[in-house]
Amino acid sequence: MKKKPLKFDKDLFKRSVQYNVKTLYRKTMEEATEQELYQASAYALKDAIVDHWMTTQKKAAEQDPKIVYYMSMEFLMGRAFGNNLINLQAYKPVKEALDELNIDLNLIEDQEPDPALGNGGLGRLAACFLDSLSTLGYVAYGCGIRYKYGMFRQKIQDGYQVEVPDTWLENGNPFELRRNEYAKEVKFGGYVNMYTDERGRTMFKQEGYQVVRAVPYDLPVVGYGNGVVNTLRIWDAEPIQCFQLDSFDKGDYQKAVEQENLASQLCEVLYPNDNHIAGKELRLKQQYFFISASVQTALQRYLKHHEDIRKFYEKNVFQLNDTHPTVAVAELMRLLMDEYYLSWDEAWDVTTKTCCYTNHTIMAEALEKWPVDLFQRLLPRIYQIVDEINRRFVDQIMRQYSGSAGIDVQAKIRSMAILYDNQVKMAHLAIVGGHSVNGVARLHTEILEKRELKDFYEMMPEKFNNKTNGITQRRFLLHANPLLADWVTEKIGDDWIVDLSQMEKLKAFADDKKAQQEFMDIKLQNKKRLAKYILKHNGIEVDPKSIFDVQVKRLHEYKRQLLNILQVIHKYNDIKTHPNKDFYPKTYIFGAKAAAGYLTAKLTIKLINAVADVVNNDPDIDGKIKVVFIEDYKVSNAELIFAAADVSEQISTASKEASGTGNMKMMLNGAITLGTLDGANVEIVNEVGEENAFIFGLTSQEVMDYERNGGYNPMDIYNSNPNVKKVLDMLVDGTFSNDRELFRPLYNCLLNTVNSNKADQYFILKDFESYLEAQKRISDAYQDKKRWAKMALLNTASCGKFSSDRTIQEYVDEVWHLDKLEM
Ligand code: HBZ
Repeated sequence: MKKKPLKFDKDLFKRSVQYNVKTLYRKTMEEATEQELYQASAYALKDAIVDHWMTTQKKAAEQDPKIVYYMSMEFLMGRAFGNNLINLQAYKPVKEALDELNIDLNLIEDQEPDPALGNGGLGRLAACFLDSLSTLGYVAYGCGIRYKYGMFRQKIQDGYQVEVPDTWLENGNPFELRRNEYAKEVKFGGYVNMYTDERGRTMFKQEGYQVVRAVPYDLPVVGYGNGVVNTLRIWDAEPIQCFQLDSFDKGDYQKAVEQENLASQLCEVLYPNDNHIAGKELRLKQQYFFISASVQTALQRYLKHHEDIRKFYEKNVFQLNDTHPTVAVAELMRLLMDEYYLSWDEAWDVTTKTCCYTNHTIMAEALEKWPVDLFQRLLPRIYQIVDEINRRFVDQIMRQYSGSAGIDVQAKIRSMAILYDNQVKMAHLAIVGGHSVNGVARLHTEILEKRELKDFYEMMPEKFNNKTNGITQRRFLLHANPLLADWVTEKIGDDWIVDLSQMEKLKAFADDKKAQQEFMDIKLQNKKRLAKYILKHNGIEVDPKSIFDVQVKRLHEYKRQLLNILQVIHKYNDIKTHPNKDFYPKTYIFGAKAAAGYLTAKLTIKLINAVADVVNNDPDIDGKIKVVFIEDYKVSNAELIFAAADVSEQISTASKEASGTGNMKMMLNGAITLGTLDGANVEIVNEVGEENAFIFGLTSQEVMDYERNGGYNPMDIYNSNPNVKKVLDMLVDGTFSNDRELFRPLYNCLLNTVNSNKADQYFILKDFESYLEAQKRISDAYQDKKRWAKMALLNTASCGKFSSDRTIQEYVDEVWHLDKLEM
């Protein structure tokens, strides 16, 4: 039976907007600025959401389902206004209401800053998961940090990236609710006192610590069409009130000031590193801060309606989004033992049955390790507990492996201990302290099991499982690409919105000429929309009829934006030397932020912009190729970009990209993957068929084989392949900069003869020819209009597996075992 759409009172909304403009700003509708109209509309929308929010809360209290706490340092939510309208099924009535008030909904949406509390894939995945959890009707809490400054805004000046603070809270956030009554205290530093309590129990007490107040802000997470509204709870830090006088009296003025400083620094800024650990003390403080507050909340909420804390795990599960929230293992142990008087064994039983860990990368520089002295100084009681977890685990390794023929027990300890080499290894703590370990795509999980975490897999295979990532079709098709969304609905009905496997029905239209034409017309409209954005933001005119070849993602060497731009340089040479060769025009679109301290990444941005300058302004090229670097790539412009992509560049060095999710977003929007057999690309090709993707390059096995043998020698390729030589020489011959040394570091990365085992670590030159050849196949395929339309349409039709709804349902069935809320 088809569900009735949610009710939405359009007239009430209209009145509410007018009322808000008056009471918030003391203005008439005509006087209000666009920002003020946005705020007034957002508050009106929040009113509508709050009713559902309260109903959800009430139903949850009645039904007492098992709930998941999704713990993550990052939630890259993107704009809330349009998405909430979509999920409330209120987009059309609100558009009408605003039209009647003479307000353009698009302009209103553009007033909202992107809440960018995340770096990239990991943070955006958390946001997609929350959307799916609400839509599927599971009770979930996102737990995170309310950074005052999110991911920096990127400006491009003279081709260079410049980081500008992201002041997303400047005008306030209409959707958030501050919850003073749920504030918690979090303690840092000091020392641990051991004593015997009145019942003869040995107890531990942290003393001489600094304390901050964690204050939660709740954001609604609206499910699609079902009235479910979950909560993303992000924590802010404040100094404890009244402390100053008190400690001043005690002569502890210094400490009072330090404590204030700590509170004011804690939630200042998101660390802008993706797949890389900076190892800063403040980062560890951030981790413990939001985890302690969240775990305290979870225990208290449970005990409101339950007696036996030993059964906590029956109603609660903690999913740790990478190792960043892993102190949760020790914090849960601490609270259970020190505050709720459980024995070690009882607490350990609850903890391991509650915690689960997702791994998002195998890049060595992203593996989280903390120096023992830092960890111990900052979190003395937590350290004691980690030390004991480690002692017992090492014991277990010895019991299990001592005396086994052919097994080196010391080697096992070296590779698996939580404390080793004076470091706390967070991944090991997460694996030992929980009951589930998952990778984020089939290939990635396989690499974890066979290589990265091999010893753990052998010791505890039952913990390991795969959960291939997914994305929400609500934001990335229904909201981002209304033309295509309407077309799909016209063809197969609207069930795809909550069941993406329905897209398969589109396969019936793959050879239908009319459908193909419509599909490509929509793509053209979306390309025009993006071309307008590019003209406005870059001042570059691009031809919507050219192939839009898109690589948007964080800048990282392993993602190989450098391979892409070197290929563009080659194409440039090719067109200059063969001006009459038949060539279908291409627009290469890049978007990427580089971590602020990552020099190679920043120089790659400069190179892309330098190549763009030369290519776009060379009369010989005559517009055959254009290069565009989109400034400040973020969720809101990503939505425009995905909808307009013809080619989806997913060209990471095989084995390095855990999954990728941009690949799925572009597939959903009918772009064809040009990629290596890495991460989820493997599964994409599996779904859509090899003939509907362009695959090139080394396989992950080949890459890992080379790595085991110390790499390969890129000089051989440089010396034997004139294409490669020409392109590389141009990096240092003044073509792209008067300063010939400017791009030398990139040249050296590829050819470095000083440290040859580091030369071309990411196999760019090794894959170069194969990549050129794949690019050529694309140009050929695009000229056969029917063939291309069919391929593109089949990509949209085959994306069913890649919904985060599917991923979440797998977590629920295989790991979390949540109960569905009945509404
Ligand atoms: O997580 C990404 C993976 O690179 C990508 O392949 C995958 O699809 C995605 C979701 O599973 N990993 C990240 O985005 N990682 C980070 O952003 C990160 C941030 C801070 C760190 C380490 C990693 O300290």
